[in-house]
Amino acid sequence: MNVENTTKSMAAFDRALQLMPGGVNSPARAFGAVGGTPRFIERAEGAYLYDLDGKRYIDYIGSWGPMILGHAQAEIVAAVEAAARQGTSFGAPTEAESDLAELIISAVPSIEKVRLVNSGTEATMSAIRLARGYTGRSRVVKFAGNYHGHVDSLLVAAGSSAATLSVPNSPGVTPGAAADTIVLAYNDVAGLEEVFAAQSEQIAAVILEPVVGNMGCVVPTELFLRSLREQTEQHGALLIYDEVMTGFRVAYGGAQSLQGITPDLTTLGKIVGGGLPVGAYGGRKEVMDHVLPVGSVFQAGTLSGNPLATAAGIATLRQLADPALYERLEVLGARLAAGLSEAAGSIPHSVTRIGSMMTLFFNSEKVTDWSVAEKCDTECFATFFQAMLDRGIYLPCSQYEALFVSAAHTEEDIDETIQAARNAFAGGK
Ligand code: KE4
Repeated sequence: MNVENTTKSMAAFDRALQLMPGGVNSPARAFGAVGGTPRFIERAEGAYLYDLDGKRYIDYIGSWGPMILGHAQAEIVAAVEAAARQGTSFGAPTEAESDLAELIISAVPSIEKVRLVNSGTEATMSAIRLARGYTGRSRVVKFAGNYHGHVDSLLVAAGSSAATLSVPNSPGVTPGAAADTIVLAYNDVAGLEEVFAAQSEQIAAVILEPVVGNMGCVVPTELFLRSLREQTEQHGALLIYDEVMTGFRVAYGGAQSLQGITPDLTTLGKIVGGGLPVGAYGGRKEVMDHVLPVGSVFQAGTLSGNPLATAAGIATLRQLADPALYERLEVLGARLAAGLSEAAGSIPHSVTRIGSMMTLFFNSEKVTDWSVAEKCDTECFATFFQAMLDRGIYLPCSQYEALFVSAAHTEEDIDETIQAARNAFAGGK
């Protein structure tokens, strides 16, 4: 382990702190939960990040999900370069938008029509508005520890950086904005049934992460999923699968393809843009045709379906349409999960993994919802995070995030990571 030289990152951070709140453009990057200096990245390639001080890291953030094929992936770079030479934005329709829409629709059967936007937040915000416009109802059910972007009405008991920074109810979210949001515990079947029994006429939608990434990786029970689909179907509410993180991550068809659930609406982001800004929401034609200009539910965006972003998304999804890629991610993910758990040894911990997304929880109890997640030893996580960073391993900088393996990672990278974990836990070099 070489002594940490973060001189240039520290200088860059000092400069950034004068210019942007917390020196970052997203709080998740600020190292708020782990302390120390965020590493300023100069470049990235394959499975590796290189910081300003020339240090190489094996990357398990993957830009919080998008970089499933690794960084600076040749076909994606070439596609973006070629698109840029044709012009970067027109404010008029392009064939590339239809190409990306077709790839999404063919991958996710529950999506018959899709609208491209610029982020996961825009996707979930628009899906909620559509559900309310379609049903004529106001209430939305979400689950503690689930994060759906910084939508006012959903920033209550949010996961991800909100939970990490322990500000689940963000200042600035007005009582009016939050008044129609019902927050339940994830996997709480009884709670869900009670809410529908009492308020079914008012519930427009239920939104969830079908595999949670934002309180760390947490999986739903079969009973919970079945109840979600039955309750929403029975009472005329829409089931919204927020697959911004799981879409094209846990499977080409997303979590819904693994779970055998057909949601009414699906939100996407991250991977569908291949590292450029793309979000999307889609579902049954009959619902989607309520969106302007066919229907009257308003949603718009200057850069939606942007030529560079759609080029990156198309190049990404075309490569992901190879089942062998997900088989490889499964092998690498399983190897890493087993190795991290073995390295943790008798330290209270549990690991939850779906494919190439996983979390090492510093909590011996299996994490099934936020009430369990919040008992994790976040101090222990922070120490482990820094020890791994010192050893050239870049993990997500919060206990309440998932780590991601990419197709660019090798068995050697995984084994180096496991050895670093052994040394970190042992306090060795
Ligand atoms: P964006 O607006 O950040 O593109 O997407 C919001 C979003 C929506 N739904 C889910 C399930 C998500 O995970 C996200 C964003 N995820 C976080 C990380 N867990 C993004 C990282 C960040 O905020 O910087």
